Amino acid sequence: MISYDDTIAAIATPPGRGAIGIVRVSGSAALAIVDSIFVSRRGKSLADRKTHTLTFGKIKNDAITIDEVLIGLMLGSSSFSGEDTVEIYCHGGNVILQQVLNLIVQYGARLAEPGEFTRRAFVNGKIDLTQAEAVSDLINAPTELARRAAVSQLEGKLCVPLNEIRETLIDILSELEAEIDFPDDVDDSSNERQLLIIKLNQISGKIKFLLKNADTGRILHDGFQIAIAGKPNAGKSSLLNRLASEERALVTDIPGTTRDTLEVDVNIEGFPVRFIDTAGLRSAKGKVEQHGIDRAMKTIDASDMVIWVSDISKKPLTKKPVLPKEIKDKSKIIWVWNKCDLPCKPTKTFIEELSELCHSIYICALTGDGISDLHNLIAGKLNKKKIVAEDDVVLMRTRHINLLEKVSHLIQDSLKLLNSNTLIELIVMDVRDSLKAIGELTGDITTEDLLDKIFSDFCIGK
Ligand SMILES: Nc1nc2c(ncn2[C@@H]2O[C@H](COP(=O)(O)OP(=O)(O)OP(=O)(O)O)[C@@H](O)[C@H]2O)c(=O)[nH]1
Ligand SMILES: [Mg+2]
Repeated sequence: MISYDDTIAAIATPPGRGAIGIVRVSGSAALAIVDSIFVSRRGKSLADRKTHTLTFGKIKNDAITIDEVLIGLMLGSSSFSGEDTVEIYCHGGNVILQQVLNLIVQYGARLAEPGEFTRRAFVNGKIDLTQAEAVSDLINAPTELARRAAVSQLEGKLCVPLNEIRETLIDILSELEAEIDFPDDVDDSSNERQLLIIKLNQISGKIKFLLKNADTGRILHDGFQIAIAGKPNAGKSSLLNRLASEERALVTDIPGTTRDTLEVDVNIEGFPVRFIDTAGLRSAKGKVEQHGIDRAMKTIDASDMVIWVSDISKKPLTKKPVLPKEIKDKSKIIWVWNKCDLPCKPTKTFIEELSELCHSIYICALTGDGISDLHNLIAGKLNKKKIVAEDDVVLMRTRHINLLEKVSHLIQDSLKLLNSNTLIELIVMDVRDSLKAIGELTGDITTEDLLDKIFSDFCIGK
């Protein structure tokens, strides 16, 4: 089990060369440890310096100078982690940073686990669990929209309404328990119940508001996946290269060129979109191709949308348009007719009938014609999910969404029970379970296992 009493240390900047590299130390011995290896220019000890100051000097291993550095002090509860924190701003070289870190460990600190500084901020009550998770989401934000959502969660846009919900639930619980313990003291029970219904409806409204943008949040956090699929030689890889604006995939006139899946991440109107090129679908001509086709099928199933590419210069296989059987969820299809520079083989009626079945777009991957139409169609679909107001709450993590949906169901259940005049004890159980779920969300009720799971996704030094 992780100990919160040790002093921890880590390199907080990414590996590689840079102007500055930072070693971070946090815990009760942080000041003393760094003081043992630091000589300030004016010869003053760090213990004599005030919090939130910078001190210039050298990190020394006995008589040997390791680097010239600046030391940042953030002491006591005013630091990010809520305990004495010392940051050493070194020159940004791996050897320097590793030497400084080794010295600090030699003098009594231990290496920090991923996210341990933030975990301490949570344990020391500086932030709640949703804010701790927002720190990681902010660092990992793939687009501006995702950054905005994470920063507003860090500022408390989620924990404030959650605390309001918790307070109302506690209120409701104490009233219900009073009714059980002292039934004779309740003057007008129908009036009491009316008040409870109003309070439960208020909570329900708040949860609805919080969950309103959950679809958008999931995409901002997990990304939106679009498979590019179709028959061999239709131009799937050429389209991927156009969307990526670089030659990522191999393109040849040999059917069956692409075997493995190939991913490209693109920012579309603030949404992180992942396009995946796949092997052309046909009866495989060998083991390797078959593996590729299996992967393509799995990718189609797992994707949020599928771009089905067809060669417009080829005669359609069927008289009437039929949506591809390879795509189970037909609502995911965007049909892209490629090679529009060549003569068009499908009849006008065929194309018209097809456009009634799904979205159809006409492109020429060779010249780039029509690519902007495809881009706009995808952007339009994503924009429907866009956050309405800039300061709206956007739940991004499945953990948050699932727990809030659970509370929402419990509240609906309580309302039904109240309206049907059931035993108060049953309603009390629902309200207690709701409180527990809210506690799990904010981290008031948690386990070391859950914390291990959440913080293991963080970077070291954060
Ligand atoms: N005339 C014309 N040729 C195209 C166009 N797009 C792609 N091609 C050509 O079609 C051939 C196949 O293109 P690819 O992008 O490799 O097709 P694919 O669907 O990825 O094929 P597989 O990987 O074999 O399934 C290549 O010779 C491309 O140059 C287009 O818009 N017009
Ligand atoms: Mg290909």
